[in-house]
Amino acid sequence: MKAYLEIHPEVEAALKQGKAVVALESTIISHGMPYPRNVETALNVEKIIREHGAVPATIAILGGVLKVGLTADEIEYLGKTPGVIKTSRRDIPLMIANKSDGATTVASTMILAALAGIKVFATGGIGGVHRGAEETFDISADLQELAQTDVAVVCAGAKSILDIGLTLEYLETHGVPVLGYQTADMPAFYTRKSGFAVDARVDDVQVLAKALKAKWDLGLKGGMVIANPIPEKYEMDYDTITAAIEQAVKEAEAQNIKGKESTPFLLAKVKALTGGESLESNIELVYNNAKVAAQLAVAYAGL
Ligand code: PSU
Ligand code: MN
Repeated sequence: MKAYLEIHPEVEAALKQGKAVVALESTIISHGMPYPRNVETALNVEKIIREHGAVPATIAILGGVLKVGLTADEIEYLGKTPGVIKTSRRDIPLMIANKSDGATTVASTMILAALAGIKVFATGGIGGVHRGAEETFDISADLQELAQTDVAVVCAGAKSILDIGLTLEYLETHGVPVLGYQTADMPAFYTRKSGFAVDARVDDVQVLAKALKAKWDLGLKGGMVIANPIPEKYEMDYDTITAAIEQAVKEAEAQNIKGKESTPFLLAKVKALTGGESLESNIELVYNNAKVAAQLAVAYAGL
C-alpha cells in the first residue's frame, strides 16, 4: 500500500497521535466551482477545520500517487488545471497505472481516507440515485461506498438533481444511518428541507461520535451520513432553485448526457441558471460542514 499512498507529514503525525483529522474531497475543487473561487474555498475550508481543532487532509491523485493531505500549491494546481479527471472507485486503478491527475469524488475520497485511517470527512453534497434511475440505472457509487467503507460524511444532504426519496431508500437498504444534525428534515443542499425526513435528529456531536464508535466497535461496516443543513441566512428560495433544477434535468435528457458526465453537467447548468447566488450558497454550506466535521472529529478522537 505504501507504494501507492502518500500521507502529508502533518496528517500522518496527527493520525499517529490519535488527533482529530478531517478528510476533504477534490471533485468539488476541480469540477464543482470555478477558478479562483474553488481554490479560495478549499483553502478557507482547511483554515476553518484548523480553527476548530482538527487537521485537514484534502485528498486527490497527483501523477498517479494517492495523496492524503495536499499543500496549498497542490490545491492551486488542482483548481486551475483543465483536464484533471473526476475519479470514483472504478477509476482509481487506471489513474495509478497512467500516472494521471485525478480529483476524488465522495466515494474515492472515502476509500483513501479509510486507507490512511481517517474517520470523518466533510463535503458539500453526496451523489445519489438520479431521477429516472429506474430506467437509466444511474446510481452514484457514493452510495455503495457508504455501505461498505468506515468513514462518516458530513454533508448538506443531496441536491434535488437527484431523487432524494430513492436515495434515502437505497441507503436504508444498505444499512447506512442518515442522521440530521440539529434537524429532523433531510436537507436538499441549497435548501434546509427536502420534504423527506432523516432517520433521526441528533443535536450534539458527542452523540454522533458515540454512535460512530458503537457502529465500528460492533463491526457494522460502512459509513454514516451526517446531514447538516445550510445556515438559514444562506438558504436559497425554494421556487428559484427548483425551477433551475427542473430545467437542468430537462436539458440533460435532451442532450442525452449519461454516466459520469451527468452530475457535473447538472451542477454546471444549475449554476449557470441561478447566476452567482447558488455559488455563494454552495461555499457557505461547505464552510458550515467543515466546522461540524471538525467538531465531530475532535469528539471522536476524545472517546
Ligand atoms: N454533488 C454536489 N456537488 C458535487 C458532487 C455532487 O452537489 O461536487 C460531486 C461529488 O464529488 C460526488 C460526485 O461524490 O459529484 C458524484 O458524482 P456521480 O454522481 O457521478 O457519482
Ligand atoms: Mn452516476
